[in-house]
Amino acid sequence: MESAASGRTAAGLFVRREVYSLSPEGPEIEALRRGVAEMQRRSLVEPRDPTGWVYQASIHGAPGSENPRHGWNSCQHSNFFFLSWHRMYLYHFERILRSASGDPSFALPYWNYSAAGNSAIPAAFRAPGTPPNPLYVEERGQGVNQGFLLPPSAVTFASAFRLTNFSARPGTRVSFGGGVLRQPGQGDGRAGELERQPHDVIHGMIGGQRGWMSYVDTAARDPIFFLHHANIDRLWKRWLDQGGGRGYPLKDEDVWWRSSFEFFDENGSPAKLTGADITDTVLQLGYRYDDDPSALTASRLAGSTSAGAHGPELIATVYGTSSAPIELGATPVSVRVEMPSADVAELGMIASFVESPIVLSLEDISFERNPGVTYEVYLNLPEGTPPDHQSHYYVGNIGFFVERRPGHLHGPGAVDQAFDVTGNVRSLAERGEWKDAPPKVTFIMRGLIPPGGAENLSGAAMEMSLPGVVLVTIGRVVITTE
Ligand SMILES: [Cu+2]
Repeated sequence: MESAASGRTAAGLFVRREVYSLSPEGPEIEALRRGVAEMQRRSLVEPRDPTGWVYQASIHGAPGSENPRHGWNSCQHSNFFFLSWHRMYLYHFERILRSASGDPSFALPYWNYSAAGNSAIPAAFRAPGTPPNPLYVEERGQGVNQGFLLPPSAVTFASAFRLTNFSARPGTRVSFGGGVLRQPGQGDGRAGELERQPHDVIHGMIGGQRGWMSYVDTAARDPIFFLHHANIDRLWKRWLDQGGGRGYPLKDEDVWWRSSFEFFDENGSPAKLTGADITDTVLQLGYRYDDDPSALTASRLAGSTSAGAHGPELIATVYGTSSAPIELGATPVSVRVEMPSADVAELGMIASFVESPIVLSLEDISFERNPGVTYEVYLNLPEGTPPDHQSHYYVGNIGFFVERRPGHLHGPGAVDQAFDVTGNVRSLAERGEWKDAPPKVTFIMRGLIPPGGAENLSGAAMEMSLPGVVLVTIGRVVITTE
């Protein structure tokens, strides 16, 4: 039994609820406001207090000019610690926030932007308010605080959910959870698919070109960060529910299980967790999501989610590459991935009959500043056919969540992005749309959509997405098998 206004069950479990199911004036959002305000107050009174707002945000990332304190800049991105590190971070943040809110039953809400009607930032976060609303942040993309909608392709997680391998082994690029590392933090830029989309895409669109959410070193200063990440954490659980071999990293990926990360508890005392401490949110961390399956279903599913099966380590075979850098702006751009017709035919056969993934990679992605939009990527989209993210031509979205370092921007997830296109090639081959011409890749810009406004190619031809302006350059497009 749960009491209506409480985030805690009779069994003592904290329940993270969907923010749209909570009233903007209700007790849960009021507790959230009180907690954030109290943490912000602590930051002003004592910047060294690890339970203060800025200190906590800085554990994720801190702008380079400030003197880093203990534990700052420790977030894990573009590798297979991404999901576990952020689960640990949120767990400790939630304990601090609960204590600061004064409500012992408080649980962090999550924002499920993928559900119908949920694609604007929640109302409680939009208005500056008097007295000031602690959930409101001015530093967001243009239109975000007016309730503009995320475009439908930005909120999909289907591509991540199709994958069954948690980790990308050496020599492979595509996985749900990210590339295997020997040590935390020594990344080679292989983000997992859930990190790439929707995670990165949402960051870049909420932050826009200059807002906090677009950049690793400021993202966690925006309170919406924590509701976004609670949703990513929830999607990790929902992915496991799909069964079919989905699981945690393998036992021989021991570094994932035993690497220890340090945070702070609600008293400001250091607290450490490892991967082995956080795989069961209910038994180990004392929380669940409001859409977790019942215990019975969960135990049935657990039987089917043994560690993900991996094939032998494979070396990628390069089939083709585009010939010149590609410049992306507001207008659609198409490029051919050059390869002999025999290779095109072979890829069609591989997609239909062989179980080795076909991967489309965008390499050397660069830009002067976060473009604040997303790009949909299509394969063999016929001339004159309207781009539809639910069609078999749709590959995925490019997201932009980047680090600001003195003088330049770089990853995570922004330098190279890899998409599993096996299903696209198979569908195209079945329909006779994959013959011997070199594959064509098309990029379509999407911005935020004004409420009630028509979805158009440049939903927000806002910020500076004027015709002729180059927002992003892609070094090359490569098709490989792995
Ligand atoms: Cu994030």
